[in-house]
Formats: sequence, C-alpha cells, structure tokens
Amino acid sequence: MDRQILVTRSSMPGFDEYCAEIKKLWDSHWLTNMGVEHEILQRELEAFLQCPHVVLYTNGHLALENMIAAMQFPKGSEVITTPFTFASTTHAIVRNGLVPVFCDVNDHDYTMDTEKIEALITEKTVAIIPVHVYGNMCDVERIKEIADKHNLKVIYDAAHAFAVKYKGISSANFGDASMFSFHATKVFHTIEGGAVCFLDDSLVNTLNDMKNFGIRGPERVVFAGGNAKMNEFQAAMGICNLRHLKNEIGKRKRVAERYWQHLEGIKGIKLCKPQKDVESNYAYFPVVFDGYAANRDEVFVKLGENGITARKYFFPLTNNFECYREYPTAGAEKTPVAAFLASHVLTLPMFADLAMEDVDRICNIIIGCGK
Ligand code: T4K
Repeated sequence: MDRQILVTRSSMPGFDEYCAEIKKLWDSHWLTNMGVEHEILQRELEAFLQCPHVVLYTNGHLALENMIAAMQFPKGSEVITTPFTFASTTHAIVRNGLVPVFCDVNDHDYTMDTEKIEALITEKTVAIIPVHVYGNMCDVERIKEIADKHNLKVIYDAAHAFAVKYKGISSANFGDASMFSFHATKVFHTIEGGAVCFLDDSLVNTLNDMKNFGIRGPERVVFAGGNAKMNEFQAAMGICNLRHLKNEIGKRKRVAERYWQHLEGIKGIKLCKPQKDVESNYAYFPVVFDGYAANRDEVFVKLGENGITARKYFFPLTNNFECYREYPTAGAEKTPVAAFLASHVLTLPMFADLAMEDVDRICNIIIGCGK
C-alpha cells in the first residue's frame, strides 16, 4: 500500500526555532499561569486579529463554553445554532444549561441559513451561535440585522476561521464574540489551545476569572471559576507558528488550487466556491458527491484502500447524537440541507505540506471511482 495520507497534518515550526522559544522557560522555570510567552502571544494576536480583547485558553471548547457562561443567560434559555459542526459547539450550549435550537445550513457555503433563523425565535431565545464552518464566513451582516431586531447576542464559533477576513475585516470582529480553536489540526495552532475575541471591556475580567479560578491575587478570590489556562509551551508554539502563518496559508492555497484543477466541472462533484469578499484560510477542502457515479461512502472506502484518510466532517450531525435524542429540538430531519450534506460530503486531505503529486493521486482515485 502507498504511504498513508491523513486528512491533515500539524504544521510545525523548525525544531531549533521552538527550542529557542522555550529556552527561556527552562531558564525561568515558569511554565504556566499567564507567563511571559502567554503575554506575548496575547498581544501579538490582538494585533494580528485587529481585536482589542483576546483571552487565551487551553483549548477552543473551553473558550466557547466560558464565553457563553460569561453572557449569564437564564438556564433553559434557547440558543439558535447549526448541527453541521463539531460536537463542541452544541455541547458548549448544553453544558451551560441552555437549549440548542437547530437551524438548517444553506447549500452553498454550509453556514447557517439566515432565511430560516427568524422562524425559530421564541420568547425564550437569547442568542445565536453560528459556525464559520470550513473557514467559510457566515452571513455576518444579515445575522447582525436579525440579532439587533430581536435583541439577541451573537457568539461565532470561528474555530475554522482564524485569519479569515470579510471585506478586509478580521473574522474576530463580528458579533458579540468569536471563539477560535488553536488545536493541532488547525491552520494556526498552539498544540491544544483557543481564544475568545470581543470588544466589550467589561468581559475581560469575567473571562480571566473563569479560566483561572477567579483568582485576582495571592489572597483574593472573587469568583468560582475553573482552570482553562493556556500554558507557556502552548503559547511558545503559537508565537513560532504565527511567524509562518502567511507561508502556511499560501501553501494551503496551492493545494486547494490543484484540487480545483482536477475536480472542477466533473458531473456529480460539487466543490465549495470561494466566497465573495472573503479572504480564505483554506482550512478544509470539502467535496459534495451528488449524483456522481460513486457515492460518498464508496469514494471514502476507495481512498481508504489506497491509504488515504478523508473525513466525513460533519457526520453525524450533532442533532442526531444519541446524547441529544431526548431533546425536543433533536432530529436531523428538521435540518434537511445539513442532513443531505452530512451524508454526501467528504473533506479531502488538506495541509500545507501535502505534495502536489499526492493531490494528483487523490484526485485520480476519485476520478477513477466515477468510471
Ligand atoms: N468548534 C468547531 C467547529 C471545531 O471544529 C472544533 C474542533 C471546536 C469547536 C473545538 O475546538 P478545540 O477544543 O478542539 O480546540 C479534530 C480536532 O481534534 C478538533 O479540534 C477539530 N475541531 C475537529 C474538526 O477535528 P478529530 O476527532 O477529527 O481529530 P483526530 O484526532 O481524528 O485528528 C484528525 C487528523 O489530524 C488525524 O488524522 C491526523 C491529524 N493530526 C491529529 C493530531 C491529534 C495531526 O496531524 N496532529 C495531531 O496532533 O477532531
């Protein structure tokens, strides 16, 4: 069998570069609790994301969970979200004692279908949590209009949308807050990690309290917070990776372009078109098999037989998870576009160092499935 190709592969800075960055940690013995690397990365991200407040977390999930908690919604309130996402988005809502209300996605960029939001709003609705899925930006302008009209908060799950811009504005600047994941599998990573970004000054202390036990000083605890701090080794990885981000995205772009060269225009294969006014980060490469000679699962198996692991992001939909079966809002049949996508989409291998000949091989196998 040929060499294994997985859906993604973490980009790494040079070994020597990372060692140089963590040398100061060896010297100082200061490993976590908002040390010097944490401080540097936070400032660099505030500048890079053009956002006044970036609070770093040990992972994206806890960043989102804490951001929702910081809004202090009454328990049992409803939050409109989409099921075409990673488990984290829905879990973060539920783990805050809130009820997810699933809105369908659209069939062109797979983000929340803004035409379907208002019908889901009730007197219990407090927020919308849309997902910039695959790095595609949601219709941020329409979502703002709806949220303003109904007095709802908007928290974007921007786990996939680091470094994406809409009309030149960083994805960190829409809604009341945005959460980024810096997991090893992301365009920019800190091994594990994440952040929340927002404009409202009054949230800074709350989020810092939530991630560090509410400790404000050696003898002062003001809040029953948990522990979700980003440690110094994570932050050091982020500082190194940020230096290479432009190159990372450039290489991903070339991979995406090669996929387009091979797969564009083939009957039954639908590629996700670049969005108008959006600067992409090429986070994922989704392909929808609709009316192709082989179905999604057959292509998945054939790739697997050749050592290539594509992924069915996002199957199953979160509204079909067994842990949500008892929820009145559960059931993939209520979100038919998302249900269709979940059973027809494959995300192909996508990472900066994916060789062009590997992209060619992947595409030849897919094309071979159609013969
Ligand atoms: N919201 C959304 C929309 C998200 O997609 C995510 C995370 C979150 C929220 C939560 O953010 P975090 O709390 O994770 O920061 C992966 C990632 O673990 C997860 O972070 C990500 N979404 C999700 C879409 O993908 P799995 O279960 O598919 O990961 P896994 O272990 O199968 O890895 C996928 C591939 O990545 C491997 O085949 C090889 C490669 N890989 C993996 C690891 C762990 C590496 O190259 N290096 C590595 O260290 O969830």
